[in-house]
Amino acid sequence: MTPDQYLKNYIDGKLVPPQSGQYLDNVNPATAEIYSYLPDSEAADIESAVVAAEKAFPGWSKTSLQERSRLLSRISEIIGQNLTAFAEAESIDAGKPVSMATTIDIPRAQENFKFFATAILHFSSEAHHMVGQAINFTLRQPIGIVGCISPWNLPLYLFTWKIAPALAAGNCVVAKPSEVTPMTAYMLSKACIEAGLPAGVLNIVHGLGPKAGQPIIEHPKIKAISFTGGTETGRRIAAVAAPMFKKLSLELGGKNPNIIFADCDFEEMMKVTLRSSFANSGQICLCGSRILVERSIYDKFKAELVKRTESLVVGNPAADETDLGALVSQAHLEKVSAYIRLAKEEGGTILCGGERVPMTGDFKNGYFLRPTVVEGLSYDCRVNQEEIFGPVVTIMPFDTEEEALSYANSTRYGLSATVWTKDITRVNRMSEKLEAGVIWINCWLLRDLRTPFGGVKNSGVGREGGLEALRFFTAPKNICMKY
Ligand code: TXE
Repeated sequence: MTPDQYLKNYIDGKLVPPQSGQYLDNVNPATAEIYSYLPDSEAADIESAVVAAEKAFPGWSKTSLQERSRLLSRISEIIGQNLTAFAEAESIDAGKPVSMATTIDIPRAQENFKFFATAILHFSSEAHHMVGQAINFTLRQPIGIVGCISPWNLPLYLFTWKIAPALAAGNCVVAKPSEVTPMTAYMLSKACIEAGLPAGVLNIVHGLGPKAGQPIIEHPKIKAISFTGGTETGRRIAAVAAPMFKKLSLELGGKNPNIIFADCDFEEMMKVTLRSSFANSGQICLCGSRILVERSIYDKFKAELVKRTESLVVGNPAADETDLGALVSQAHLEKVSAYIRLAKEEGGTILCGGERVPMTGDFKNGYFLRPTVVEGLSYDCRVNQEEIFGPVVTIMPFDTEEEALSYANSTRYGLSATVWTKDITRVNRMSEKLEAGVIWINCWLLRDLRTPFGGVKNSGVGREGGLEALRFFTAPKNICMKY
């Protein structure tokens, strides 16, 4: 399962070059050097993928659940057997620590296939009896050809989170990974070939959003779109797909509050808050980037957060001791750095971080940024309202539960929220009133794959996870039989 220098599309069961013969540079963010090339695909490549998917659909949709389950399990096994190769490739492509890719990204990609390989065996439909008159039963049929588009922050993890349920439910898939991190999706193509997945069932096309992603959205034969990425991209996708009456699942940005009450388990909260602030350099849509702290423990919290943040090791993604690797791209480094400048303009104080890390040798041009803590900003300034998606958190004191809630709910986003408290009645009050699709109490990123996942407000529409995903990727058909 080796990474290659020239990546290929996976269409109709084969690895093929882009029809135009054009390639894009793939940069290693830790060294800022081009290390491989990915297909610069366009509408013609998407068309070939759709033709292949259309040809494969009659067979795949009628394949027994047991056989679909066996094939998905086999893909999961192959990912597991190649864990190290996948993890190293993910680290080079995304700049993230190998330790993170080895313990989180790749095991989760493996788990996604395993989970939906078994979930489909337990997915059932309802019957509704009209006493003395009729019986209704509901078929849950695959939709047909579906499009899956994923981002760069958790490349294989999020790509497979969409593909696995789509395939399990009997659909054929045209998928596009992010052009910023294409390598593990390419390696997944090889895993699918090794597993014996029938040709055309899954097609992976590489390339830019507007050039290779947009034709997926626009294609009349692609009936559903599952997308994770930026809110503005989601808006553009909805504008095209909604008038075509496509089914849409959009997982978009977040600006999540981490609300800390004085009665919490301080040590546990500190340990987890460090992770929820800076895991994957803050490039996770679930990171808690706005930290709201009850005033009585604010000074103690601030001192402790700054001390622990300064002790984080930023550097070589391959080294065991590294906590934060490089940001994913130069463009993203510039975006995050611009928000740090804005924080100062808006009256904030940088308590630690705020600059690039001076590196030497191979890494001297890499996109390394020190984890940054900012205080003194108002809850409604741009830095506290817009998604930064980097290793930057703001801290703010609050006096009452109502005040914390109003700050927490003040953004246009509503993905997740974390609350730290031992007071169970407060937990219930807060959980009911927080405007978010995912709430963590005294924990963060603790995920059961059966639970619904997604946001409210501008964080998206639809839910992924467990049966929600299988429902999204199937169309219910009610059959009413009179006695
Ligand atoms: O994402 P894009 P970008 C946020 C984060 C980040 C910002 C922009 O704040 O700074 O979004 O990141 C494909 N039709 N998140 O620009 O563009 C694209 O090729 C079809 C949050 O990198 O949304 C890629 O495969 N597809 C986030 C995918 O969409 C299109 C994760 C995501 O890219 C397309 C990433 C089009 N017109 C960024 N344009 C999260 N919620 O986890 C782009 N794409």
